[in-house]
Amino acid sequence: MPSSESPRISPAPEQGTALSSRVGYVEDVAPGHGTLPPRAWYAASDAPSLSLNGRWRFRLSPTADAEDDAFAAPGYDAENWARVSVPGHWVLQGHGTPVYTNHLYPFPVDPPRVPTENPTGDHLYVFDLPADWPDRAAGGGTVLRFDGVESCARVWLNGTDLGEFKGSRLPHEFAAGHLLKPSGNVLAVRVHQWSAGSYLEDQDQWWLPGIFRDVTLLHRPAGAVLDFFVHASYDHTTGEGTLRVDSDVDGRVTVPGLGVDVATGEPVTVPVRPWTAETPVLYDGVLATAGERVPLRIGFRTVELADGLIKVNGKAVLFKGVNRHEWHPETGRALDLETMREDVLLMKRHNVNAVRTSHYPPHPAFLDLCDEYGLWVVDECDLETHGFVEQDWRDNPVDDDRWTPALLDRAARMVERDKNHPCVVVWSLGNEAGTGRGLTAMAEWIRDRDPSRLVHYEGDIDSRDTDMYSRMYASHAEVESIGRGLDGGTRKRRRLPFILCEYGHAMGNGPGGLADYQRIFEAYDRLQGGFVWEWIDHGIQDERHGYAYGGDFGEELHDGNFVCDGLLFPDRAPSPGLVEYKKVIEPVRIEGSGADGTVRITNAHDFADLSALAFLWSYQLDGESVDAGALPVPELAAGESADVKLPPLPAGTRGAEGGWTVRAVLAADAAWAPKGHEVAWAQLPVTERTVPKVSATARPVSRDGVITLGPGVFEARTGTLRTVGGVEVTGLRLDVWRAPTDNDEGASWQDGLRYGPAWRTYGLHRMRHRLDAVEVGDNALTVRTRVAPAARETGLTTVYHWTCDGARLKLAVSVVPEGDWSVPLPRLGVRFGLAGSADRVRWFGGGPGEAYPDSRSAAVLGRWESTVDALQTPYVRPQENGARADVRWAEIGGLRVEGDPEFWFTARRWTSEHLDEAAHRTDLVPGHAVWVNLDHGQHGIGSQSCGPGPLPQYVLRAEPARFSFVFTKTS
Ligand code: IPT
Repeated sequence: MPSSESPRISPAPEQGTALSSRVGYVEDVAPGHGTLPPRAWYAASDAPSLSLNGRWRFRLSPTADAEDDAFAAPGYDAENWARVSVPGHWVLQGHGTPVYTNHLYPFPVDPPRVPTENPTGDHLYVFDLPADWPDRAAGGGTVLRFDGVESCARVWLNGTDLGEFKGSRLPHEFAAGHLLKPSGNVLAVRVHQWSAGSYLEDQDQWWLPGIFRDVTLLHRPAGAVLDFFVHASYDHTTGEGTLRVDSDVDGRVTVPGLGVDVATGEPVTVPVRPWTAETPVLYDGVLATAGERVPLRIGFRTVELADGLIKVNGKAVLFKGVNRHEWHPETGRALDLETMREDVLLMKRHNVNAVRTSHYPPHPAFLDLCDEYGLWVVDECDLETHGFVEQDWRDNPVDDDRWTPALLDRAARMVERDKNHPCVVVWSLGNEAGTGRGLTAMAEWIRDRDPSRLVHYEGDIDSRDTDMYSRMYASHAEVESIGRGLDGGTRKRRRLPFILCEYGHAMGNGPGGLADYQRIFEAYDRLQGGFVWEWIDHGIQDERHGYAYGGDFGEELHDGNFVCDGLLFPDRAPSPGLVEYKKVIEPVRIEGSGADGTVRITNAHDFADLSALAFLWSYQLDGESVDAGALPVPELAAGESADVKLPPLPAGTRGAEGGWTVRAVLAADAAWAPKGHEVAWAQLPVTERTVPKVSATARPVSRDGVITLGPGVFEARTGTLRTVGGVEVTGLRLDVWRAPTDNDEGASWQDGLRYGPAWRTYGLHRMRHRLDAVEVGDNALTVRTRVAPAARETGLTTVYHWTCDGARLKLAVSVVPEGDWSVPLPRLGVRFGLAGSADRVRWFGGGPGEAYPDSRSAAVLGRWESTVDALQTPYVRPQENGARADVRWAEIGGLRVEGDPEFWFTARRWTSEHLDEAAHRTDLVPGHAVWVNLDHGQHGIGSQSCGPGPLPQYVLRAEPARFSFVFTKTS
């Protein structure tokens, strides 16, 4: 244990592998040698500590045994070595390159063997102890802690071999005190990119070797705290909490706010305010032993499986979660505290209440933040063996007893490190590791050590070892049938609650269908919510590409931009998917018809009342607020509803489109957002829009090769529009193509129709326009065409019917599909080009951000303004984006367009074809025109890049359609 001075260094095992015994540990299935037993992690105590983060000397070798260990000896001259930052990954600091694969092992599968080509980074750091570092004579010892090293490290201090370890995202400690001197200490760490441990770390992410979390020296005074376990439960029937701190070293526990002062191991029951993710009440306390005072932040809460539900403090919870990988576009999985805080604040501000730490325990400071700000955490172990699926899971380490010690070591390192966090409510055994005895052993060990939390593992389809039925990417229909209890399954599973540990694949544009899932979650008690895949795009900042993804570093095997599937862009700017999710999971429901003068407010929190929120109303006429005020709403308890009277309708509302907007905002500054931050909102229409009417009074006049109709000038031969009121318009015609989204493209393993590939097979990206007739009538110009791809009989008979009342030019488009259309259309509308100087855009419709048929919950009806550039959503791999929904009218480049019915508006400085060709943001180069799409229909987005496609109601079927636009020149 840390206070002991005897290092327990076992010799490296002789495995009979081909590697020299000097580095035989690399291919040893054992978790390591020489490390101390795992224990609780805490950031600070009154015992001195020394961060060893900084600039370290670094040497990269091509194989594990290319160099001997002479570098570890004091006096070794490393002056000509490079330097790297620790924490950090050497491949992100100019030494070698990152590799991205989803589930394929980037080396031959022959466990536990790894390739001879095994990049190995020797790290050296020379440090002095601070002058006030306690003298050895004072007793106690010192521990050297590594919080994360990928994937295998051997450690020497002042020339003495301390041992070696695997388990990349887990802490490892060594006793070091007996080796330290006041100055000139030499810490040498040899890190191998590949090891037996790599077989257990096949998560869908970049392979990034290095010492990527903190390295710390911790003084352990005589009588210091060793390991301790804070048990803080809450009895919702009495309102009392029971605290018991078990400690390996006896001491006292004080909690001044509760008047608690008890011996370790002794329970005490007092009235408390419970901890929940919505009300994260923490009591500051201290654990004091003879040699150390450790600050405690205690949250009282009880997690249980009761009545077939996951309950906290007696109430079922609904997870509105995200899967979070650790990511920073420059430093990879080496995150600083501010980045972690930014993640937590962004989650809280977007109504997210839960995090699954996919697929490994995060930096421990992240859990401190989850305790403090309030997030439910599913803490997942650093375990995935997904690549074995390629061989029908043969030789899967989790079903091979030789690996069980390594699995148990990982389970223990996670549980012991994180057990004192109230935010952790569920332990997850890992991800995508198939099934096997090793997983059962982990579950049994965890239950025995910590019966106060629940156990999760998605791969356990019968829920033999787990407390919940968990799935990923199940369709809406299947989730609904599980909600109804119609899913069958084992007797045990039928009685368990259900969560979707992954759903809503946020790759590129999307996900679609979140609102539809949420409605289902809320309809059935058994469904306790889910975790969207995933929090952030793992794009790597890159001069060539903006953000790089798989394949950009010449990887032999890679999975492209499947690594960019987050609700945040790599720079943490929220994507429209996150804005949509925020709306879908808002904790207050605001409903009503608007017309009857009342609004129904429902508190959809699981615990909190509405006292933190203020409600505001406003009334809009044609998208502009004409009146606003505060709306008194009772402080409803969780789950309660009230009908609240709206003020009388503002006067003078006739003729205009009118409606209420009701918003719930923070009434005062919260820890995670300022006063006024919007939490929930709804719009309740009152009076309908009057659609534009244009009487066909003007006559088309054909002269000198042009046809003039009011402000419109057309080419006589083709009927093509050239100008409106002098504003040049190019190439106006029917348009059905969109640059397929990642969700349109779909994943290769999907058995359903994959739209992107099907659209290309149909030739929808190369439609030809045949001119059949230009008819100049008394009061209309009619242009008849057939739009169809080569090699197919399918086509769209398209008629453009132009009329005018002298000032306003109306285009009515009718489309009739011909032939066998078994694929839907990507979009249906017209497109045209405007001069490149077109920049400002104003519109009345949905905004401010993009929306698509199944991702439109967050679109607010109003008047919006933007530049063309700001309309673009910068997906890391360019694809269809930027449509604004329900647009009544839009103004751009001197033109005003009104729609009947409302339309989808898109404007960009490149065509859809260019967008489709681009592989990275930097491939998008503005052309000479601004291309505008006015769409009558858009196909849904869905989640098919990993899950189900759009629901049937969002599929844009090729059907007869009519829609119209009125063009005028703006003054
Ligand atoms: C699922 C994985 O659990 C996750 O890590 C990630 O790869 C995700 O898919 C896709 O981005 S596994 C999938 C085969 C359902």
